[in-house]
Amino acid sequence: MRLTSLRLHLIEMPLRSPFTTSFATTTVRSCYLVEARTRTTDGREVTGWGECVAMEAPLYSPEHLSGAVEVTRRWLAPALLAVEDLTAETVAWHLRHVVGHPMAKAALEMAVLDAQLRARDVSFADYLGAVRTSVPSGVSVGIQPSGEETVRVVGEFLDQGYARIKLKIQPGSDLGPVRAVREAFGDDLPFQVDANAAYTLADVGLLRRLDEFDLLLIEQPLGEADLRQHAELARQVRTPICLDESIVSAEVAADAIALGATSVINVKPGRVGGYLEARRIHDLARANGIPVWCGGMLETGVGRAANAALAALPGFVLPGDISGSDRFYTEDVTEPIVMRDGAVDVPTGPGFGVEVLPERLERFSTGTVDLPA
Ligand code: SMG
Ligand code: MG
Repeated sequence: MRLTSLRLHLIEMPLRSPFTTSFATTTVRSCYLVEARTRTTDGREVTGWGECVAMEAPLYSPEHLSGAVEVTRRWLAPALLAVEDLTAETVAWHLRHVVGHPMAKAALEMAVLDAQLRARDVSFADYLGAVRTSVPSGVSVGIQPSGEETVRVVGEFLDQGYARIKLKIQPGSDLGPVRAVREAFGDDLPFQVDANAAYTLADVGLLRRLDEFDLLLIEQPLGEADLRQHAELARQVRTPICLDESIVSAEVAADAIALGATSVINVKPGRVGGYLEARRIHDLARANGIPVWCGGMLETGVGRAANAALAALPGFVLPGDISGSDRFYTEDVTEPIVMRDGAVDVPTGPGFGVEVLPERLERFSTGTVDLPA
């Protein structure tokens, strides 16, 4: 196919309630959707949609929203628009000369992939080789002001039926809220924590005290670049270490596994440059006996639908951060993704299987960027 034009739709979606991690409090999700117009080799015009998960500020990873728009406008889009015979499988190859910017690249690959699959009338799940028709739905709970408030918020999500709780932690808000949740909901609750790199190896004493709570895992306790230190930490604690921020490619995943730095992997397509690299990490982890689960980046319905299909691959053996749209948003840009009985259905329609609603897009829009200009 040929990529004929791109439109980046910048949007701001208000969160139903603030979401606090060790690095920031988010009240509005600012991101952009990519609308890719393509022409198939047999002359049909097909549109595909992607989503860029970069956050507004470079606090989770080095990328940020305006940088992603800029690198797309100046370098990534021109490179793809110049390719005569483009496929989703070659997008990353055509962009390999640009260093970094995996989230900006992933958004483009997504949009081309959605168009390609729609042109062939194939669902993303079938394309990947999904083995499930629904996936267990976990929820990520932000840092709360107190243990009591944490218990109240977790209780609400459990009442809704979520299959697993992940609690954000940071120094000063770790052992207390974790203990409160365990005491309130018992030892059988599937429960894990995410530090978003807020600790150092000097905190090993404290991190070891988490062992008594039998957590499924602790996600990214140390810094993004600290593979060796995570391996050292893993030798000193019983709770399984799961890397998120550190796993930026299949190569790094291979190193982290070999070093013993991670015994579970959070797979996030944006963080690793796209869904095709995400699948490679799934395959690599599975071949090494490492369980994976699908992370979340407060996606709109577009990314949420795609994540549900990815999580239907056989190596995704733990519930992911794939909640219903209403976990964060009163209204989504697509028909809502629904969590029912602790699970989310894997979309079956062509491409990612969801439609962007023009009226919603307009409501949340803060601008568009047309490429070529
Ligand atoms: O989409 O449910 C979601 C959010 C899941 O906690 C989540 N994501 O480190 O795993 C993580 C964070 C990154 C985004 S925090 C604003
Ligand atoms: Mg994380």
